[in-house]
Amino acid sequence: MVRYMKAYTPVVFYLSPPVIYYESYTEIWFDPKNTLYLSQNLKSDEMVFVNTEIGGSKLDFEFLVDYDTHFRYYYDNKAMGQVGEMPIGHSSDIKMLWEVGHAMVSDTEAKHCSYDMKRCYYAMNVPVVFNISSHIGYTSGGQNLTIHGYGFNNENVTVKVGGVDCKVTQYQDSSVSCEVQPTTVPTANATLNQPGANGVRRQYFNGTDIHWSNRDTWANPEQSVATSFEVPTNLKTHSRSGNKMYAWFVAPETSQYRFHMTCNDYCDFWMGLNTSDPLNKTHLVQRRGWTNSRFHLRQLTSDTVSDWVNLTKGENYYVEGRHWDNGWSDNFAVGVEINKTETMDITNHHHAMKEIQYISASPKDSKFETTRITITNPNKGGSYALSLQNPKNLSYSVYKNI
Ligand SMILES: [Ca+2]
Repeated sequence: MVRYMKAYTPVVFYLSPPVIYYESYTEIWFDPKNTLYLSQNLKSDEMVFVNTEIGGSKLDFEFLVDYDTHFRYYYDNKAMGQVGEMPIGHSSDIKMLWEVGHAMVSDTEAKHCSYDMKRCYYAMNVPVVFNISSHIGYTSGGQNLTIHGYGFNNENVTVKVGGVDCKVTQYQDSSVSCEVQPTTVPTANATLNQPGANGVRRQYFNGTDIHWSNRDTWANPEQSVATSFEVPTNLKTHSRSGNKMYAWFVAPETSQYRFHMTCNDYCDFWMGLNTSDPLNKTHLVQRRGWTNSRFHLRQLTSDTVSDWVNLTKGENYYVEGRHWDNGWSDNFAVGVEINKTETMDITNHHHAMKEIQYISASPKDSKFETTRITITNPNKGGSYALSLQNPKNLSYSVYKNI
């Protein structure tokens, strides 16, 4: 008998954010279980796990994780890594390799699906624009524009400048060039804070003077574009931190929606429900007190979930979040839930709260702790010795004469 033990099967919970791009950072959340016992006395160039691959491309943990990075047994750990070159798309899988083999990936948390279940993914790699060759053009057109970034080596790549097609002349992974076409209307001055902008505009505040009482005047944020409404945890170098997030939510169907929010320590979430006056925001959820990361999956109270709101398909709804951390741990995440309608059955939605309440098991998802080995050719005497040894620690072994 060989015992395959859950205690030595690490589990990957999810990537955060799951939408990634070349050179972006993402956190892998995992529980090493007892496997940590097998990874003692590491050399200086080793990590406690062997590597993590997304879509076959290794995350780069250099300067972020090394041999003495502390992880805990039976605990939600995280490791931040940088994304390398990998194919664009949503078919990337997550593989975290340990000395004992690959970790199990928890579908329940790691898999994301569109509300209609037509597209599911564990990690989605999107193209990224780092810079463009010119920010000034002419209505007469004819200008050559080169966009630098990653992920453009695709015959379907298209470029628009001010809403007008820019004729693609050359493309490769790291750049795409196009010829700007004439336009009668000069392009509006674009800021990220408008419908159509991608991602979530994030301002991160990290300092000793980040107090709740002066939350409206926090200054000098690090600004970035986030790919989900969730922030990395516990990165601050000062005693307190905060986040302000700005985005547009596009309702995929006309239905009721509610928003789940958790944080450590305080947070707020607003939405512009009046599409004719989108920046006139309504306070949907307010939390004063800390919870663990993503705690909204484990409780439904008025300070973790909003009332249902009616939203119209295709409309842009302004959303804004604010988070304040008063020391020690920090986290902040907002998620959305869509309600079933008469014309739309979403009870099978992967992340619907209705589904999560069911417990199911299928042979595919089962992990057996016991496996039987059949010896078909025992030696002549009719007996043999079976010895199993832990390659990482020779003092752990099983020996049996049978
Ligand atoms: Ca805190």
